[in-house]
Amino acid sequence: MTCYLSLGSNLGDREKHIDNACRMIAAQCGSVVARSGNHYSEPWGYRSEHTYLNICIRIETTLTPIELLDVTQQIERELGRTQKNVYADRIIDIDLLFCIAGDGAPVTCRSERLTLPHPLMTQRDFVMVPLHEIADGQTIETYIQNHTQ
Ligand code: PH2
Ligand code: MG
Ligand code: MG
Repeated sequence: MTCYLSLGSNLGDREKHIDNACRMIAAQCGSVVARSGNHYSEPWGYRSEHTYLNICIRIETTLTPIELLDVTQQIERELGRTQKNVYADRIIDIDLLFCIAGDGAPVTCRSERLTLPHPLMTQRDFVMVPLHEIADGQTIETYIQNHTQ
């Protein structure tokens, strides 16, 4: 399965946190086959003086989406994240954006813990700008039109 992830950090050594997260994802989830450049932006949706660093990555994994969520949440905790599920400053945030099975079929998920594709991704420049660096527009558009409500 191919999966696109968004990573963000706005506390401490942001570049180091993002690099560590990428290394841990490569070790525990599968291969990181593409990584966008670094993008810096103001916090979206809440007020803070701490600017974000965001990137997107594309991985190849044999994990299921829920297994991927479990492992990435564990990585967030190992990197020192304490806060959950509210807009607040954080050392690291790893979000699953959308996934494509080996045969090219989109993978959707509608559970309490995980919605794929990510329902807010298209509203967020800090996701879409780095995403466009690592996914061709056709892949994103086709996927989003068919699967985002
Ligand atoms: N993440 C949020 C809320 N706001 N703003 C930016 N610029 N980057 C983020 O990663 C971000 C945000 C919640 O996950
Ligand atoms: Mg997030
Ligand atoms: Mg998150």
